[in-house]
Amino acid sequence: MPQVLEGVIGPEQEAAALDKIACLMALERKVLWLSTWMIHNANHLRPNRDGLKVGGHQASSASVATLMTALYFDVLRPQDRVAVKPHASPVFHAIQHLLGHQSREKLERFRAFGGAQSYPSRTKDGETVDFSTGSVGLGVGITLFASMAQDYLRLKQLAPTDDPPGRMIALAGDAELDEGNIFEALLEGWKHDVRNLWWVIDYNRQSLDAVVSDRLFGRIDAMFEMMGWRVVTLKYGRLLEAAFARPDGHHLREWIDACPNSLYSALVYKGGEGWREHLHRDLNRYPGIRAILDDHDDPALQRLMTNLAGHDMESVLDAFHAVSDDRPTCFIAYTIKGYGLPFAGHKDNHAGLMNLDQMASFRRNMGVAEGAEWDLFAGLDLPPERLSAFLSAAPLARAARRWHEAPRVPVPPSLPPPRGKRLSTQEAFGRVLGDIAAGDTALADRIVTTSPDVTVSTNLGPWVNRRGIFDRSERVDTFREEKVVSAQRWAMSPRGQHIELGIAESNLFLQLAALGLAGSLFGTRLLPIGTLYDPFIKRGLDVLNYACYQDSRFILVATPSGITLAPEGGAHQSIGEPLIGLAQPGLVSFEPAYADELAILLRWAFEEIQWDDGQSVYFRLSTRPIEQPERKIAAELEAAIVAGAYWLHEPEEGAELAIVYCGAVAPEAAAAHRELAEDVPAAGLLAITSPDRLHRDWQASRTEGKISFAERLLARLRPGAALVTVGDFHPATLSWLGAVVGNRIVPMGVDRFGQSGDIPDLYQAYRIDSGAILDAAARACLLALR
Ligand SMILES: Cc1ncc(C[n+]2csc(CCOP(=O)(O)OP(=O)(O)O)c2C)c(N)n1
Ligand SMILES: [Mg+2]
Repeated sequence: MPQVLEGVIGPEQEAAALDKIACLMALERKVLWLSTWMIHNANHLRPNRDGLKVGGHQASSASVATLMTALYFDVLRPQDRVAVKPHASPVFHAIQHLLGHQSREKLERFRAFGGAQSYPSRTKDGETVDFSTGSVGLGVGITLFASMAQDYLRLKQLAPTDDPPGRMIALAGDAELDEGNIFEALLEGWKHDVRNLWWVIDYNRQSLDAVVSDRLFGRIDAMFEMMGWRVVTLKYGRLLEAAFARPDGHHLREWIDACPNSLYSALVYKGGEGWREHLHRDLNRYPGIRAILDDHDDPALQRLMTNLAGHDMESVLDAFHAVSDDRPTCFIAYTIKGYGLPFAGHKDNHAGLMNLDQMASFRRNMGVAEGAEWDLFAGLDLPPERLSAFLSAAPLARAARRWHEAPRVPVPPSLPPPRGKRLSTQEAFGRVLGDIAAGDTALADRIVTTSPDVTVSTNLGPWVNRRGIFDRSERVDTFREEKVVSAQRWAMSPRGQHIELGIAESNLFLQLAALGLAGSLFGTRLLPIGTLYDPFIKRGLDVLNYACYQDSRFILVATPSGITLAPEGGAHQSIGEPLIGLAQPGLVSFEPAYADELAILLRWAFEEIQWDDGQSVYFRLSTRPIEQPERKIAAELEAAIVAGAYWLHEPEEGAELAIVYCGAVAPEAAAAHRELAEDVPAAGLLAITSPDRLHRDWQASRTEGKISFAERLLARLRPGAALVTVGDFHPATLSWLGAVVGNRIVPMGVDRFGQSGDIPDLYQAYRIDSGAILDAAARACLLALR
């Protein structure tokens, strides 16, 4: 019976508690069986057409079978949200199958196209998955930021507060703690006084390659405690604890405590005989130890010595149920990688798969008859009706839906473009957002901004000044209180709508990922906007990819960008990011040149991130003020700006040349186009607002048999006409345009960086100034004539 209940419950409740444990232990066996069988089936029994290994992680799955059984069938409440370590996916699928949320067919197709996914995936496995995982460390990290998102909504009464808050839970592999993003997240979480967070560490002391270093648990302990977490260590199970309580038993405890991880793992693999040999050699002088050895045959000794708390259902339940407050808690659960399988403890077991003979004998041990491998309750020593009743009573089985449907936030039909003769897109962004902040609209209330210490320098200031900084508690702006003059008003409160992060781009993307899932996770949509410097997208790139992979929705504003950043720092100039924008699934990118374009696109983005089949949106902006066109934008032009391009100067029908530009180089392109007018009066000037949208449309048109937008635009030119493309980015961003209808192309752009200087010097040095564009145009015309 769980320790917490001893002495406080009556005989009936005691019987119920014992029944629960019996059911959970039976189901734990089934979870282990189904997860290993699913992998075996995929690798050995399904036809293999390409000779590739299918894989799956039997050892990593076995390691968490007890922990996950306890959580999913007993501990979790519907509002809790879980990130499962990626390679425990088979355990996760087995559990969902037992809960009736995952079909047998999907399990049979584990790792096949359309089957249960290798790593739990929100977009492919669907509603059972709270957070996708795969890139180790990120699933752990997102739970922390999801907890902040939950607080953000609850403290503003944007989400119902009748139920207690959900616990954001990560089931982490111990080697995941080597990932830097974990440490970055921990520190940020401490700053924000994060709550309702559980990280359950599957401390099997093995990674992919090796056995992890000894005494690591001490470091883990200290690290979490330093960040204000409670640390609960689940080390030894009931059998071992009982042995320790016998005469001389403390010597056994000391022996195991001192046993190096690698020796312990090796002995787990060797089994009873190995333990006996070592214990005999080291502890034979103690009569109590001799008695323990005599009382256990080899299988019993193996059972005893591997009885770690992470595999002991009662210990696990005790630990989970003992936590009733909202303090973040780290459970260090000692486990054995491959527990219960023939390669338990072997250092090479990460990708290990049982062979046919091993599986046959494992099946027999599990009491599963041949042909009954998929049966839910085969081989268990409790009646199926009892187990089935137990499962249907689990809180997660009863919960209707796991994902919420959150209503869309209305977006006004237009956002007024900021006025001004000369503006940069970054300034325009700050002003559009500042105007939204000043209004009393649903849109304004649901926008949440966040930035890794570049709030001011990315022009979020006007927004923050009006909408305040989010904090769990009220904090005054000391500079303001002390009447020190500053343009920034930084009062913090639960009402604030900006989450200020330390300089860690990984945290920015995890925070955006979590905020962008708020609708589904907590029932209320947020419209997150994150800002950072464009080159530092690469610092968090895998995390951005992670956010997009699980279809989280947010707006990313990257500014400044390119060499146009000029004197402010060669080291911060970005080149390849538009190619990321082009290639990243789930993210559509724009690089407008003018403020009116930005206002249109930002409005479109607020809609786009809310459509079921929408995407996140990335804006690459600039600090370069440029002269603004005086124009009224009609609906057709607006649609073209959103679609990615429009003729700023329409070419004459059949023209032989066009200059194609994108972003901050607009003045150079226009100047070159003006000068060209004498020699090639028919030439056009094509403004690109999104290489990405154009490219996708072109790709899609080929499969859908339509004429692409790019092709329609270029159709005004004579066949084979020349294009000079130019942008403050890698020339490959636009060079594909030459393939749309077969234009001759001279792609201009930047493929090196790192010089400080002013724009005239840098544009000349990197050859994106108007002189270089004219040279290219001349070359292009020659090419086209050939
Ligand atoms: C970012 C990233 N790097 C590398 C990998 C490959 N990989 C998958 S599992 C793993 C080791 C995991 O060890 P641990 O977290 O201790 O889990 P265990 O298998 O022991 O349960 C590695 C390196 C990955 N999935 N993600
Ligand atoms: Mg491990």
